[in-house]
Amino acid sequence: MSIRRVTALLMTLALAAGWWGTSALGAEEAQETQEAPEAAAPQAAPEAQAPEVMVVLRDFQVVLPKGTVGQRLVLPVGTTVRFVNEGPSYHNVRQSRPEEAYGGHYLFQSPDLAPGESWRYTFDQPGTYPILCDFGAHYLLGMTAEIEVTP
Ligand SMILES: [Cu+2]
Repeated sequence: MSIRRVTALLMTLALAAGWWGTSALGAEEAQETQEAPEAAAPQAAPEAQAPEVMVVLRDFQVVLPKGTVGQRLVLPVGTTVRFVNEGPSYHNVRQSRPEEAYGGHYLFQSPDLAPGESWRYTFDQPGTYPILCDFGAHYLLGMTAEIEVTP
């Protein structure tokens, strides 16, 4: 290998190293500028959101918020309900009547929720929504409720 070729090779390597150095630095800077708005967004979001009501799933009942009469929760349209599994076993939320559980008509169904997990649904249409937990047929043990959404 001639000296010229070695010099050319070294220059190429130096240029490549320089390019890598700059691009790595550039990537770090880009990450920093991206992180700032992302970190700020979740703090601002909850204030702008529609009202949220928490409904607890516990073995083996649907626990509605304090002040609710019977198993019937009345909410204004647009309310988001956060269903939280606070029991030690799996539960889910299926919008159907007990006689239509497993295969009948339903508007929504949550995934099966492990202990501690939660799932949200926004009621954007007025109406009467019977709900139940069909995981292990828990509705037969009383895991049912009715959500009335007013205009
Ligand atoms: Cu259940």
